[in-house]
Amino acid sequence: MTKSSNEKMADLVNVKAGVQKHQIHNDEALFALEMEKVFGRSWLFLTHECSIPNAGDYITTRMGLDEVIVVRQKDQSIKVFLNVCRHRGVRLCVTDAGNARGFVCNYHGWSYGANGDLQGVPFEEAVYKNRLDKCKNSLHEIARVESYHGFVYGCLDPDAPDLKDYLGDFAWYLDIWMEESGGIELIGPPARCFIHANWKVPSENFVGDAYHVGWTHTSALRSGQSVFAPLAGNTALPPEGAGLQVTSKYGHGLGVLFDAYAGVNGAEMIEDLMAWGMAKYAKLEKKLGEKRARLYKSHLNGTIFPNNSFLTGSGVFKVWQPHEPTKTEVYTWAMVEKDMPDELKERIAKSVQRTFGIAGYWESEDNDNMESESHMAGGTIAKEKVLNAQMGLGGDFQDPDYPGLVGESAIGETSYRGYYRFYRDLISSSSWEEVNEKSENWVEDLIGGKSNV
Ligand code: UNU
Ligand code: FES
Ligand code: FE
Repeated sequence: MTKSSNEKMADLVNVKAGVQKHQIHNDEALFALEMEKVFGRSWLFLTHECSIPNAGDYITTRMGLDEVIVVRQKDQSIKVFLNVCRHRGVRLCVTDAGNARGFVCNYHGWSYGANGDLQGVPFEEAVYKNRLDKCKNSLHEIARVESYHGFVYGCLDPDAPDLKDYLGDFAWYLDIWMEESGGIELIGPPARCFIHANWKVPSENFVGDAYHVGWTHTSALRSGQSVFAPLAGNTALPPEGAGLQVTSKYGHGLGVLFDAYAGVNGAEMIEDLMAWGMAKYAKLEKKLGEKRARLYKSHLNGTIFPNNSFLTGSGVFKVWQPHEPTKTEVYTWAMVEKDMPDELKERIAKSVQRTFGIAGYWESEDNDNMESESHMAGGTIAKEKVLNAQMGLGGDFQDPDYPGLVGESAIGETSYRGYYRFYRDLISSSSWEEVNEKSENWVEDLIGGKSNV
């Protein structure tokens, strides 16, 4: 990539002004570049350890446009392979999940062990005359695999920072629900469906859009009677101190709605969930203090850059898998706390599908907007215009009690700006080294904003 084209990429996002070119949500060339520079370099969610507990357990998933097999090994480590046969390139494993000693290709019958070694080649001696070097035809292994409190991520770039460093300041917030809660399980397999939207549109919504909740979700709020019900129809603003926004160096961000542990769950869930959450909170308060423990009993909406979103309390865990500029495959898991009784876990799993599953009454209200915004970005005139993420611009600050950069209200666009600031550095750089140079002054970049630039 030449310098001038890197600069052109950087122009898609104006950090000082808090705007992005609408084109970013519907553009073939940019999408191709993202697959290389965003999905080729970031840590991508693969699976949870609890989905593949035993040797030979596997799942198949995607890393950008590449399909991979994630397999538990005999020594309990996890390996990730391209799901592509080394002979003529057919998809090797055609099932979503299972347990196997190995994988046999559908085309000519080459077979591989769970460790990726090419083991069997039909009529090997007769047809290859012992000239096939099987050692050179193992499955292609993905460079990096790491687990964070049981959540397994992979990265295609050998030069990327370690997962812990990639999460950076954001890990402090993840630790509360992923670790201090006693641990999380995901209930799989994930529900899957396609939406006609760009992968960044739901990612940015979850990273920090509390603004749309009272308006877009009026119907869900009125019918579901969740703890958010008073927001319905934008008749009430969350009061001062009701929430917080956070962004971080590598684009991860979240929004907090304090003390709203039961989240989007309907009225039938609230009493039991709140009782559960408050009992655990009492213990965590002793251990962590009020300020930190409070985040456990609060509702967090967030995105781990680039495409892995969550709603704690609501129990929603998502991956937005890119296929085409305006075609995204949505994976939805229910997440539950490990020590919850089975009966409560089952009720949460069903509630997650009712609210944010394929036909969930929250999810489908969002999808109209996601698809519309992505579609409009294809307009010849419209794509040259900019999207506005200026809410709270100039008011972001560092807080001794909260890592990262903070926006001090429930509703704002602090984490949109942080997400696209890092996105800009990724798509306009030729290596992680260059990304890190550009991102070094990320706080100054973000707090120096003015909406009249
Ligand atoms: O971003 C969201 N989807 C969300 C945020 C949902 C509920 C509350 C806050
Ligand atoms: Fe937000 Fe129109 S009011 S997209
Ligand atoms: Fe929504």
